[in-house]
Amino acid sequence: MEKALLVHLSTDRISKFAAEESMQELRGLVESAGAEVRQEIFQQRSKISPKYYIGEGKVTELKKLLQEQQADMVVFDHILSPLQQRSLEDRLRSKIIDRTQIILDIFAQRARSREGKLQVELAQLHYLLPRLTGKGTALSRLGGGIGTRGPGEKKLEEDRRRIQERLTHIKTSLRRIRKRRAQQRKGRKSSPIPLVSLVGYTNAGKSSLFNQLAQEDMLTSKQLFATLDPVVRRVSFSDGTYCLLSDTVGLIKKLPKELKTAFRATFEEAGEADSLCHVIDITSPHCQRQIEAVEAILSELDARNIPTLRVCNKVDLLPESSRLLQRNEDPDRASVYVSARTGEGLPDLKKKLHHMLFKDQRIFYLLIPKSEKNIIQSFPKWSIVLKRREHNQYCELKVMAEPDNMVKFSPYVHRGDTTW
Ligand SMILES: Nc1nc2c(ncn2[C@@H]2O[C@H](COP(=O)(O)OP(=O)(O)OP(=O)(O)O)[C@@H](O)[C@H]2O)c(=O)[nH]1
Ligand SMILES: [Mg+2]
Repeated sequence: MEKALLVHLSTDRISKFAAEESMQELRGLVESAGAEVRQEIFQQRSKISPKYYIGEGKVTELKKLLQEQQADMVVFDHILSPLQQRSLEDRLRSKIIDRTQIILDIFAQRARSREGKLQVELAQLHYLLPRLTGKGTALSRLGGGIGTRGPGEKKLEEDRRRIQERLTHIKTSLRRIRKRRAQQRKGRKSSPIPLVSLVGYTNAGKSSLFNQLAQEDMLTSKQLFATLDPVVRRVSFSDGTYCLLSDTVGLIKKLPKELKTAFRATFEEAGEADSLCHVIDITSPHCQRQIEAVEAILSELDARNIPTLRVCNKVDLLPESSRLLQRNEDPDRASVYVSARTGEGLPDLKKKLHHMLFKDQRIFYLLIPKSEKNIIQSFPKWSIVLKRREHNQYCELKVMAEPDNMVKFSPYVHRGDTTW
């Protein structure tokens, strides 16, 4: 396992808490990427150094620490410029990684679908391109410098051209995939089955909740970004209605710009959803800021107007007294408190979700002559058919639909056998 030192630089004095919070998240990211964290190094400095990001003295200290801790790399909790990265590599003779690279790395490990993989590769190439400059031996990070020009520069040109070609190719493929997906989505949109997306900060428990609700075995783990590609399953309610539920990638603050498009793509489902469940880890000390971060990203994705239910998860970890408090303090009732682990609160969650999805819909009973085949067949397109019963001359349907949609079928509506 690779061993890493982590570095965070704060440029203002008040943000000690923020620095620690950010470092804690970086540790999670580094561990998720599969490395072991040996030491965390903080520095307070009024300005970022254009050459090393951190101060010269700290660089010397790092050099010693790398040896002492037998670490293989230094991970910066920031975005390094290509120059800073190169100078640090030259001085420390070690692998230097920044926050963007770590996240890209995790994404590369997790992406499953073709689209996901292409998106990540696209982001990686965009990240790599400016960092090739002047590297001489191009793709190899260490080395380069004086004496490697000439053929090296030529190689660099070739590499750059290859990358550009690859970028063009990926963009074309992605356009094709997206077009197909847009069509699928259009098909789903014209369907009466509502789509609900689970969104939230990474590690909030979305996949665990998804498993509980959809009775599916999915990857849940302590690792961050365990879910990258959206997955959709059906969730049934006790009255026979159902919805589609999608699990999405976890969000994170300070998202690298290279990854914004990748996120947007995996998140598109959420933007198209009829409702969202914003899953929150209420046991996290940074809960409030995570909520804000998610809401900020949702508005960036134009998803703020979608009806959203706040799902406060992991209540099993709270002491009983504070649980009661949480509930009483919440008058707007747009929140539910649940535990994906114990199942506590899930019936309440389903009840609220059902209300949100179907509050404008009613149940109708219809008797349609069997000769009206077209009408019978058209029902699933705009209503959820809960039950269907065949009689000699008639077909009897029990459907959930918006009253407006039923007007044209009023001749077939009957009071119905409510025990059915
Ligand atoms: N105690 C407790 N732990 C939970 C609960 N729900 C999830 N967890 C744990 O929290 C961690 C993250 O859960 P996931 O379901 O993978 O979280 P996620 O939101 O899908 O994370 P990403 O896919 O990375 O965005 C796992 O270790 C879960 O076992 C809960 O209700 N109670
Ligand atoms: Mg997940």
